[in-house]
Amino acid sequence: MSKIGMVSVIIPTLNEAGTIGETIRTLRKVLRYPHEIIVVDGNSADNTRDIVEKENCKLIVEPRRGYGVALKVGVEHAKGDVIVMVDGDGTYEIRDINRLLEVMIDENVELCLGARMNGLYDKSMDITNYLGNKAITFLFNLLYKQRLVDSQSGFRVIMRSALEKVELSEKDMAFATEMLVNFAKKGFRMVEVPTSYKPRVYGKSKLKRIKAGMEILRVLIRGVKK
Ligand SMILES: Nc1nc2c(ncn2[C@@H]2O[C@H](COP(=O)(O)OP(=O)(O)OP(=O)(O)O)[C@@H](O)[C@H]2O)c(=O)[nH]1
Ligand SMILES: [Mg+2]
Repeated sequence: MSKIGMVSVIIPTLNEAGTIGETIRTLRKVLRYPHEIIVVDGNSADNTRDIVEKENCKLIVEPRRGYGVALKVGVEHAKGDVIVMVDGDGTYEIRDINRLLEVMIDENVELCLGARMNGLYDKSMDITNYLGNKAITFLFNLLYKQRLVDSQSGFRVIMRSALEKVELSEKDMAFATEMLVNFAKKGFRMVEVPTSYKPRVYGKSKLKRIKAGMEILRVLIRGVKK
């Protein structure tokens, strides 16, 4: 018996016309649970929005900048009891979505992440991002007594009831870490499922490494103090 009523998949996009169509089609093809797909677009300058409309997806245009802003707005519009967050840039293995959902339900946890950094470095992720992620994940595990391998994964499934119990205020990439910090502090459990990562094939990364790194550090330290 499935304990999932409906899954709301939220995809933030900023100029992802080369990959968003395929992302939506793959989701529709593989996802084995009742679902809605919500794309939150940051006023893309390419034809991302046209593609989303052609695919008959729910589209929210959110001109305020930031990955965190987009996801928060998406959650506000979501009807599902389970929330999925995944990027629209074609870098995550969407086919693993059922496994993430099943593990979260079977293990009775609040959050399941797709972990991309299993085993040795394989060049699919930029080396600076890889090392930065390793350092952040090490610090997160140390400070919040967890055992994650990929804290910066943007592919995650979350129980909506848990998400509603934490305050999330980070506007950009640190949003992902803020969620983990607040979940850990509430005693919510998080697990990972290995998934593969593909390099970006279209457009540019919106990650500003130094800015994001500083914000993530601030979030990690703030969580210990508060
Ligand atoms: N709506 C909206 N979406 C955003 C914004 N910034 C990033 N995104 C989307 O959020 C997702 C993650 O951003 P990416 O640029 O892929 O960041 P990243 O995954 O760290 O970088 P890559 O390794 O290059 O993929 C992508 O689907 C982006 O299009 C924003 O300001 N607004
Ligand atoms: Mg990406």
